[in-house]
Amino acid sequence: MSSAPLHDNAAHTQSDRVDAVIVGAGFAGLYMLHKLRELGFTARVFEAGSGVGGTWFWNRYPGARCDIESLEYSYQFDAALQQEWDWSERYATQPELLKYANHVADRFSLRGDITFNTRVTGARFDDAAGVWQVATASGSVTGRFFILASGCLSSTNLPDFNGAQDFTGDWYHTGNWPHEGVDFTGKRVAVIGTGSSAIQSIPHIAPQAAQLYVFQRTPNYSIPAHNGPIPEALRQRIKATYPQFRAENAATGFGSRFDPGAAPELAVTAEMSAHALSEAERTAVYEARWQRGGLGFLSAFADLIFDKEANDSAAEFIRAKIRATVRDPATAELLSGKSIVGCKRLCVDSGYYETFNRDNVSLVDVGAAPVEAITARGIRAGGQAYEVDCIVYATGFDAMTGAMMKMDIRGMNDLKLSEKWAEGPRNYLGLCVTGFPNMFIITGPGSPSVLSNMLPSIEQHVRWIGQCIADLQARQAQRIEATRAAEDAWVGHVNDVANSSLYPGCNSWYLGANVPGKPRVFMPYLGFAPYVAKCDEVVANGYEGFALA
Ligand code: NA7
Repeated sequence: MSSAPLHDNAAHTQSDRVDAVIVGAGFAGLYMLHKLRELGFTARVFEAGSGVGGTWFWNRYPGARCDIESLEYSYQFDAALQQEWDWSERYATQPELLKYANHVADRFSLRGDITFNTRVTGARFDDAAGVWQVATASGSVTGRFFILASGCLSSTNLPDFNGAQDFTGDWYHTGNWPHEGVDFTGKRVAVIGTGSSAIQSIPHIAPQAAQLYVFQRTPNYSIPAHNGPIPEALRQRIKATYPQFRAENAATGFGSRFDPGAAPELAVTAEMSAHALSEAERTAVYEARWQRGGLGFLSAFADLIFDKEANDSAAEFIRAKIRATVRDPATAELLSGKSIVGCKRLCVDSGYYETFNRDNVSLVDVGAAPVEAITARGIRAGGQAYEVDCIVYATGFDAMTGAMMKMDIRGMNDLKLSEKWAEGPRNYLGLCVTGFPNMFIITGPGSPSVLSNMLPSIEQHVRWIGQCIADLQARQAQRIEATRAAEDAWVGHVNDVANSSLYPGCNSWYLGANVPGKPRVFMPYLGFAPYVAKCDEVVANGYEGFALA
């Protein structure tokens, strides 16, 4: 690339003055660093962990794996990387994903510009100098651009249970799991939560534990993964057609078809309303999707996430599966719930419901009677004491905004991001915040992010930000800032799209409803393909909705 760095210190990777400061060395931060270097800019990444990988660095609980298929959950920016990397299973395990992140860091020699074990504590925009002063525990760095690649699910949510500090046993959070692993052999274990992390880990913890109590506040729907090795023929077919495969995925609402190996017949109903078929025909479609497994279940019909009656038919199908799997009718009933399928993030499991047929596993309903207290020896709920040796908090994350709100980020006129977002996140395209010039968010609230395959969403944002910074340089512009009118219009649009769906109809982390006191605002943008088109249109129209100076 021909563009010269904004500062004359391109090769000085340890400099305290760079073109861009990036927070986080997960998949977003790694590619952002690579992209900026490719464009000729200098950058420094700060990473709180001791290694790369972000989510896949921290979430090391037993059974942790991606629930988007490996062939889709991978970078596409480099053709050789796509060809040389082989995923072993349909759904990659956390260790394999971490290996991939490390491979990418090595392959593109990224580590030299990453400072590990260093948390960014705050960042302040210096209006006079037009730069960001970024503070870390070990000093500060100046960058013209400040890029948040701090992750959507990186700030753990540890509920403030009465007496938690009195517990004398061991406790863990799934999102911050000990690197050396945990041996539950012969232990009495409590798992609090029944989201994806619990649903993945419970089948692994149960066979080790002497006794496992699962504390469920709200049931979650889960579809079997039917995981296994990737058939060689499928691997070869996708490798031979990667550009077309990626383009077809990008044209969908979630940036993913969720099932690269599915028979073409399954795609037919995806364009159809669930009401177009008789009950028997509909059930046959759900059965075929269930047998394929995975998140593609929700793509069975076009209206499942928009039409309550259509959704009810899918919910009833899953409930029937739970009743057929779980022998104790009361437990099956408790696991089934009444909620909208997909409203809370749909889960993908390997043997979750079956685990409740084990004699050493009990489901405790803390929806009806919440956890009263953690005691020295266990958990008290519904007037009953459960004595345990270990507690696993599978209680999720302060999603999408948590990591950013923890930093003291201040824009123009010392405006704090935490104050600006006190009533919920506001930004333009999920990328830029009015009052915070030259600051970009990768997969921020207001963008498809968690309602899409994260990898293509990350790459689309990185490409957009890279091009924007290069365009600014070409135009000799010093700063870019979203206008208030564009921000207001975008926030309204994100809400309108969300309200046209069933997503706002439950207490999900998409809404911030899992964290006490967090404003209830639907955060992700629904619709990957239209979103990408909008971002491209903004650029084509000369950065419409932005003020360039
Ligand atoms: P989730 O999906 O947010 O699940 C957290 C679970 O913890 C969920 O069942 C919560 O119940 C439960 N929870 C949270 N606070 C409490 C309290 N105070 N009492 C009882 N139960 C509680 O997080 P995960 O880590 O499983 O998954 C996050 C995402 O990672 C997932 O969606 C995938 O995208 C990958 P609730 O439903 O709020 O009633």
